[in-house]
Amino acid sequence: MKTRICELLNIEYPILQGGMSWVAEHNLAAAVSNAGGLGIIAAGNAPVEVVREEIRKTKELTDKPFGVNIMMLSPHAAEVAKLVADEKVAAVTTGAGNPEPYIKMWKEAGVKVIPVVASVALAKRMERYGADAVVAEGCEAGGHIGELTTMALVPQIVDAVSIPVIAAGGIGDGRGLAAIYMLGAEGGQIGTRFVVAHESIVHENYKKRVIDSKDIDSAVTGRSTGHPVRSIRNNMTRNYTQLEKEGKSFEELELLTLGSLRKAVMEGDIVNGSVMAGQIAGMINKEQSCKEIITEICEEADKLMKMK
Ligand code: TUI
Repeated sequence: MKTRICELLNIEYPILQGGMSWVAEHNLAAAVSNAGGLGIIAAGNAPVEVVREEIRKTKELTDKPFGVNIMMLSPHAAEVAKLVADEKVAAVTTGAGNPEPYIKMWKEAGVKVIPVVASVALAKRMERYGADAVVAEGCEAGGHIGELTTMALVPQIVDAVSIPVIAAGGIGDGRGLAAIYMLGAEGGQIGTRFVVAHESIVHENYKKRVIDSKDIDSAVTGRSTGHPVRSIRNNMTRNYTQLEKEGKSFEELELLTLGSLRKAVMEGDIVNGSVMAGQIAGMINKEQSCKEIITEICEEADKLMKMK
């Protein structure tokens, strides 16, 4: 199915790969772009030199368009924002904050601007400031999340803006993609299913944990600090929840999570690390190539949408 997202980004399938910190590096981003979706490098908390190198390596692996995701809470967000403009990356997505100060610079550089939002108010604001599209992310997603579900959020944002809306959170197969088209979205952003792709460099323990997980295995920590994060329940989430109940400060809680995502993704510590994943993990049961994932999802959605 061709939508305005395919046209905007010059891609074959309206599928974006989520900007997952540590996970979404050049191998995954290039594989998704080569498969006809939009691969995305996650800048996460990385310094600008690391992101520059990731962009260079991605360009070596693909001549297709790809994007960079900037996590607005990163201390390096401003420098990475400028790098994205200098490198004239095809598209930028942002998360966990408001990218308003950078939108003009990106537009002038010809970078397509696609903020991830979790509310109608921010979606409208982003459109007013010149965003080309928005990703409406529901709280079924892994990692840092908002309050609303995809089912409730997407149609409300579709009604509030004229720019194309990409849905995220809870999309794991063709049924999910067909469902978000019904809500008025013109594309889907997929994270968790790409975590277990062959081309994903995530530690085998992490991939196995996602594949083995069932529907109710994820939990949300950090609601008390205003930074809710969904990950698979383990020692880390239990300790965190206990400390939250004891009313520990944001700083103390941050000490616990600092580096915990890296510990899980790179070292495979799925007991004390942060195993971020969406609720859809319960449905993901095998490792496949990015090409297989994208074609399977799109063919299934197409078939469903042709049904009378
Ligand atoms: O950004 C994400 N997901 C992420 S970022 C991340 S790294 C991290 N690690 C530990 C703690 C915190 C972050 C892991 N996962 N998704 C996009 C997203 N953005 N979801 C929700 C939002 C969001 C929420 C509020 C975007 C804007 C917003 O509004 C803020 C404002 O200023 O209005």
